[in-house]
Amino acid sequence: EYGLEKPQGYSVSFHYNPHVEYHHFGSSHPMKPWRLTLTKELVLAYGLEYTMDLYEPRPASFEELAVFHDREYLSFLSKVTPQNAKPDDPCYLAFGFGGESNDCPVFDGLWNYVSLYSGASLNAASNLLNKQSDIAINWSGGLHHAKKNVASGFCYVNDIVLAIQALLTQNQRVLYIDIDVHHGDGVEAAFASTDRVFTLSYHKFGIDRHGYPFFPGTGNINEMGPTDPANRGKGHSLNIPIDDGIDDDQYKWLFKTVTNAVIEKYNPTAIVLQSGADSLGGDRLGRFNLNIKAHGFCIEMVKSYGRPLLLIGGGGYTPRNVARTWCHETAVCVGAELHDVLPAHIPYIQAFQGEENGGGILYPDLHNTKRHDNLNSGEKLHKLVQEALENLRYLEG
Ligand code: ZL4
Ligand code: CA
Ligand code: ZN
Repeated sequence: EYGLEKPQGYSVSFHYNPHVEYHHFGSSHPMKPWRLTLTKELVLAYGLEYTMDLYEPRPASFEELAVFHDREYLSFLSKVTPQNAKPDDPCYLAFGFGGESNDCPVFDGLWNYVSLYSGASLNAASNLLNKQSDIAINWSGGLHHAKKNVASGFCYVNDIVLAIQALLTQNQRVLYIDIDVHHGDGVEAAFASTDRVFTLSYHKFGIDRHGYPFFPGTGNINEMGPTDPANRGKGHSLNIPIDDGIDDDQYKWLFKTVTNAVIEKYNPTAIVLQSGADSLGGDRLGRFNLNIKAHGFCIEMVKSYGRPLLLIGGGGYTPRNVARTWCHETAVCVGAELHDVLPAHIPYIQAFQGEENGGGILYPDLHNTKRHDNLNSGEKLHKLVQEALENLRYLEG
């Protein structure tokens, strides 16, 4: 009764089915489920498994996925293989496969992959619902672009929407926060017509010098959900468009100011946080210049509100830094501080060693990998915050 429990400690659960990591999108595809192996190895090397409840969730069933997705779409997903795929089938294109893009390839075990990451998010949500955990973590989820009948941007099934739907059975208001460098368009669209979910996404927004918008091209500051005043969802989305090269202090200030205001005004009874690691400096697809601790600051801040929290993964295309970040954020959840020098006995330690891989430490300076000039002036960011706060007026009365 005395001494053993941490005072004010949070009960944290970790939901992970290791079979998810063996799936391949294709050799040059940026999405590498193998980053989850690296993440798990770091978490274990630091002994964080002793500070959490570990779960190995079963795959989600067809029926569980059908709570959000169309049955025809799921039935296609469950049957398509690289061998039987017909790239010129209109059905194939309509469901978001093929075309020029190849963002969403058909690979071996696709159905198994989507059921595994979705099963983990549902398992995490049910732990929050039955109060087994204060914070439930699923690093394999966070696939925020998937629509009810279309695959998009490496996402086939929207585990976030499914988890929020589960949380809505016992929560009046769920806040969704998304720090992936891409706009959380699929989650925003799914809950556009309800005031019981508020979606808040921070992301790169803009058009590059060749005239192409940064994917998915939506999420400007003036996009606040439906415009019809009769629609209950009106004003229940907030988008924070950011330019290339944002640094730690700017991002922390922006995140803190806007997120605080949203939480105070909306007063959610549960929070879902998508922690896409492609907002880090040096990410293969990202444009920001964040360090691991600045990214982790967002988790710390949200955690400090003490509301039931579902923490999920998302993007992240430089695997060694994805693993570092999610390991750090797991530690933030359990309230542990980690030694900067990586434990010596980590499998795949080579992935973290050498100058170019971060020198065998947990917190390398990712500004060193800076590839994007900072186009965010203080003036622009102040104006952005002002507009964001004005957008919250719909939450009054
Ligand atoms: C690739 O090398 O911006 C896919 C995608 C496959 C392998 C070889 C195929 C070559 C970069 C990306 C053709 C590639 C054509 N392979 C890619 C408009 C685009 C059309 C497709 O983090 N081309 C589309 C999606 C984004 C576009 C980002 C982020 C997910 C998340 C949550 C999704 N799509 C232009 C790109 C490659 C590839 C190399 C790629 N795709 C980079 N950015 C995109 O938010 C998980
Ligand atoms: Ca985002
Ligand atoms: Zn992303």
